[in-house]
Amino acid sequence: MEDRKLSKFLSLVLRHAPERFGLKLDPFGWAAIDDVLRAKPSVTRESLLRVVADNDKQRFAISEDGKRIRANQGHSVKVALDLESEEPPAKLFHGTVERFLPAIREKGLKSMKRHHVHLSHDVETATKVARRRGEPVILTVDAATMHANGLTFFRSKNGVWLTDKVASKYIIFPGK
Ligand code: HQG
Repeated sequence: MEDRKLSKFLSLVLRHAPERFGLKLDPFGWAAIDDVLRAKPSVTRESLLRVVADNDKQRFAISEDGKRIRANQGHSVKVALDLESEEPPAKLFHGTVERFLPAIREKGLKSMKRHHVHLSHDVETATKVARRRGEPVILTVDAATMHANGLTFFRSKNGVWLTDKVASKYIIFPGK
C-alpha cells in the first residue's frame, strides 16, 4: 500500500473506527502492531514503521517496547491520551471557512466530532488545516486570557494545541 494511503488507513483504524477492522484500542488508544498487520494483510511491518517515522505531522507513535501503535491526536473514539496541561503561547490560531463563521460567532469553537478544539501555533499551519475545507479564514484565539481565566490547554506529542472549547469572546475574527 502506498504511504499516503497507509497513513489514512492508520488514522481511520487508530482514531475513528478500530471495530471496523476487528480491533480494540486500550484505554490510552494503543493497538498491538501485530493486530493492525493482521487486519490489513497488504501492510508490511516495515512500511508501517516507515509511515510512523516519516509522517509529515507525526500523527502516530510507537510504544517504548516497540509492540504497539497509537495516534497522537485527532480521535473521535474515546481514549485517554495522558496529556499534561501546558501554558499556551499568548495567541493561537484556528483555520476554518466562511460557512462556519455564523455558528462559531454564536457558539464559539466546539470540538465537534473530536475530543478537543484543535489550535495551531502559527498562521501557516492554521491555513493548511483550513484549506482542507475551502478558502481559509484564520481566527486568532486569545489563549493568554483563556489561560489566565483558568481554562486548560494541552499540547499533543505532534505539537497541536488542544482545548475543550473556545468561547466567542476569546476569538478575534478577521476584519473585526
Ligand atoms: C468547525 C487535521 C460550526 C471547525 C488538521 C472545523 C487539524 C464549527 C470543523 C485537525 C464550530 C471541525 C483538526 C461551530 C468549530 N459551529 N463549525 N461551533 N466550531 N467548527 O476536522 O480543526 O490530518 O474536527 O472550524 O490538520 O479542522 O487529521 O477540526 O472546520 O490538525 O491529523 O468544525 O485535523 O489533522 O473539523 O482539524 P475538524 P479541524 P489530521
